[in-house]
Amino acid sequence: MQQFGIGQSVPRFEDGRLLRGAGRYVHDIDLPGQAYAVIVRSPHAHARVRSIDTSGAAALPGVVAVLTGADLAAENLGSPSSSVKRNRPDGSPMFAPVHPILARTKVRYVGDPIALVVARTLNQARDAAERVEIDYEPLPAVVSGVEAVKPGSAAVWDECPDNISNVWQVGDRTAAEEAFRRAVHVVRRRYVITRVHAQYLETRGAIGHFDIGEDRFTLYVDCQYPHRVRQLLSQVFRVAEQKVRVITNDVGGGFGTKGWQYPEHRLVLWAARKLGCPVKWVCDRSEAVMADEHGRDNVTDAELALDAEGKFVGLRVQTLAAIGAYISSDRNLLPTFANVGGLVGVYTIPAAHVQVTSVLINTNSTAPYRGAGRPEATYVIERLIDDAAFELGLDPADLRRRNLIPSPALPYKTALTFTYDSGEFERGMTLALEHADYAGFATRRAESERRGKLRGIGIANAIERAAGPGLEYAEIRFTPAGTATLLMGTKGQGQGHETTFKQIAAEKLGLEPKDIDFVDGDTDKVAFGIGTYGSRSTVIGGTALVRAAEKLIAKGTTIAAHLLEAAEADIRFDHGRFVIAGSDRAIGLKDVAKAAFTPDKLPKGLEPGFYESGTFSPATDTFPNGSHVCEVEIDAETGQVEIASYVVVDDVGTVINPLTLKGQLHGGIVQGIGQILMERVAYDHESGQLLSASFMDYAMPRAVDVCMMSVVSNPVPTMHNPLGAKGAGEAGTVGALAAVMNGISNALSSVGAKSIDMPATSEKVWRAIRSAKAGQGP
Ligand code: MCN
Repeated sequence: MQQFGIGQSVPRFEDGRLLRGAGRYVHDIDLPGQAYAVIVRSPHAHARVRSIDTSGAAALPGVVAVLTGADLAAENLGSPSSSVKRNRPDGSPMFAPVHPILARTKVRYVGDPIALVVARTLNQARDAAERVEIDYEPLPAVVSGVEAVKPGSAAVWDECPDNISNVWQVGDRTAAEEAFRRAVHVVRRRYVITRVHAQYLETRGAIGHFDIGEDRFTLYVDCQYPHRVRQLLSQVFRVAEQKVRVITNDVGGGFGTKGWQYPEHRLVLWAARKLGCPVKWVCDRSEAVMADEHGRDNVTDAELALDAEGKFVGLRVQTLAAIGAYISSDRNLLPTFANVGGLVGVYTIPAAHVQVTSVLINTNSTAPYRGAGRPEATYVIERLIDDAAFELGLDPADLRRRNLIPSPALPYKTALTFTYDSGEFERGMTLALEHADYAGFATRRAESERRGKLRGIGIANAIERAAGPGLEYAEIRFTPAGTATLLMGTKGQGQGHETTFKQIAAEKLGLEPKDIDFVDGDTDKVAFGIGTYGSRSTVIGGTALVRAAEKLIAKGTTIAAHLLEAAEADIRFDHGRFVIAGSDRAIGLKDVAKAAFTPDKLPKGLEPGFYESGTFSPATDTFPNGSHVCEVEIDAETGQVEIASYVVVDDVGTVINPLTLKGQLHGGIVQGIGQILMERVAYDHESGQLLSASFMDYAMPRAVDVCMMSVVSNPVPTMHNPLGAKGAGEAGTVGALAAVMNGISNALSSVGAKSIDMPATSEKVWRAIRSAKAGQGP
């Protein structure tokens, strides 16, 4: 194993640059002659726009233009839309209203863009934005999915009075009904999964530039899929794809919701072309919760059927997914259906049926957010198992063990869409329980109780689909000096891609990292790409890279045989050297690369040059899985929850870099802890006002809110890609929501208190304990 190869804990190459402040984010880029854009957003959740008066704003010093939906309508731009096919309950096609970029007649959420102000300086643009006069007629609003489907609720769209965009089902309803008829026990619960915001360190931004000479757009943007942004923009502006360049440099977090389509991307390009100068928009921190897509927001009614031995025989789930006011792309619906397979978890549940109703409400749209339905699915099944164990008086670990899919049963086709190819679910849970000292919990609980504290332990066995079918691209480009550049179609947002991909290249080609450069995120430099989401980059991008490396080795073998005057069949590639088998005669890859650019040194007919690309499109998903155990201690006097310990035993197949993998799991788990303990996008139910638009109101976890985490690997490589790797970027969050809440519920149950819904704020926890003390327990 080499120093920088696969499996090594290589510190991230990008960190030196980033920690010295030498990263390049959208905020850092300024183009000559650039103007600044500020977006006027709706202060109402729902209102009719009676009139917009831009004259006062336009007259202010430095103002270049004040543009509205009426100006936009004159341009005949194309519009993105969702390709997902769904129906409403009556069988008619789904109602999927597209975001208009700038609203003209009605606004439908707090933050809905309504005008674009462009000025010479940012402050001039801000001042002018305040002078745009809009006469609104406020309308009744609805900001909860449960409320929105009640008869008589306010309608987000007159054309869709029941607010139901679409209904989707999966599984076998009849088989599930039969299982429930035969069941000895049925456990029913409602689980609420709150709406959250990604709160990236780098708020979004975009700079539009239009080159009149080249008749070409350039967009600088922080996004996850530059090539798809280019594709969409070419459709919107009705130009050939090569007439748009998208440049994404460093990205300070994306977490799914920086995806690929936002109105601001179109607005800055449109304004740049119209006004003849580059236009920069940078989202204010206090604008971000209004401007960005949100995550989650489900209310789920779930039922688990068990036989007399505690074996699961059936699962039924009904979810109301509150998706916001608009559906402008597949992204907005994806979390409602793509990952419901996770609802049957790692268990032998023979019959299952799921129905998801997507409900329109007066909020931003939802989109994939770290897990995109996976943490929600795991939350439901793992909470339900704990509630079942409580109701039946069983140990939660024991109930799980009775129902885990045994390793010899793999590949295992579940009752809900997924077929798991590999994994050791029982061993994973056993290891996690050992590392968490599950057996010693009773002693620790007694010790906490002596100090007047409540203690709880929660288990969650997580499984998810990651790196699903879809293409990715990689290129390895050598210089005539024998050094190389990797050009990747994926786009890192903080995952450590430079390090991961250099490790894969170093492993396959035997190169030193100092001889490898790394490029991603520029559609002019990288020929093709799909992007980074769904924990796919390592598996799919990494395999594309392996394929490019294999092509170079094949060409290098021909060149080496010629240079060494040996038969090609006798050449072996070994750690960066082409060796004549059974001899000590060899030539290094660098020298072969140099020779590749010197026609005299090449066999007759061989094309000079040393650059190859590779693509990979897996036939099926990978199924990373893990067992999480979280222990909490609760101060009964204040309701404050402390995360006492956290253990995860994870299977992401072949681990490329144990260090960055740990970072991914830590970050993912903290996002889960944050959602359970404190995070929430809150709205006022009467007015539809956004109540948590700043860090004064939107609580985020800090170092003191988490604990040291123990990450243990139990890798079971998959056979579905040559690396044997499974996705890892979302794994931490997928299990964390359920593990933390199970720990809290377990602690609350020790004093007879009822379970609560997230976020488990100290007030809610304290009230639950107080009610129990007053004799109103579960
Ligand atoms: N890794 C590994 N071995 C594996 C798989 C992964 O060592 N078998 C490590 C590698 O270092 C790799 C990293 O984990 O670079 C993430 O790999 P992968 O699972 O391929 O995920 P992606 O690179 O495709 O990243 C996407 C994923 C998603 S979907 C979200 S959401 C998320 C996440 O990554 N957003 C993030 N992690 C994030 N981390 C940061 N810092 N910022 C975000 O926005």
